Amino acid sequence: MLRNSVSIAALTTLITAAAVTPAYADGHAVTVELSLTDVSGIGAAVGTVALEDTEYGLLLTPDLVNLTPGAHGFHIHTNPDCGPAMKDGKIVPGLAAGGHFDPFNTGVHAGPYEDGHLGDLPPLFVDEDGTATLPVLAPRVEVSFLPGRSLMVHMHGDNFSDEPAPLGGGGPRLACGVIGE
Ligand SMILES: [Cu+2]
Repeated sequence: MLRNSVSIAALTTLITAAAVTPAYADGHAVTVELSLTDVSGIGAAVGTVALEDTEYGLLLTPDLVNLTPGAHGFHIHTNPDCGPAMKDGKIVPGLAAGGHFDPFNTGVHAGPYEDGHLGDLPPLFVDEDGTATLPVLAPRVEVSFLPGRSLMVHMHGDNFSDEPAPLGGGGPRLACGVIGE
């Protein structure tokens, strides 16, 4: 009887510890500071997005202001640079960040739940007052993949397809932040 009681107590302790610290998530977290993109460099600061590993994937928790209301394409881009770059003779805000993070060279924009770009995230939702606080989850991504990349918010939404518009139809780059260690 005594032996059974001790075993149950030990088991309870083990289960509790496992629930608090999943073995497959290292608990790593980083905070990214975002700014509006600008033709002349980096624009005004608009807040932060916290990235953390959870047992369900990467949780991205925004605390952003001064954005346009509605759904916005939200992606990890390849380069740690949110500045402008030249394309077809024009200066394009945020273009220095390069394309969507695609370490397996799929060349396909398929959203967060298919095997396309690893950097495809669920859209960011901005409230009527221009703030974004609703977290999103990217199940294929973990924090350790991300230092040296950038986090991008596009002007328009994202249909997780290259049709009818490429890269989900997000269009121009609205806000961006470089992901540090
Ligand atoms: Cu993008």
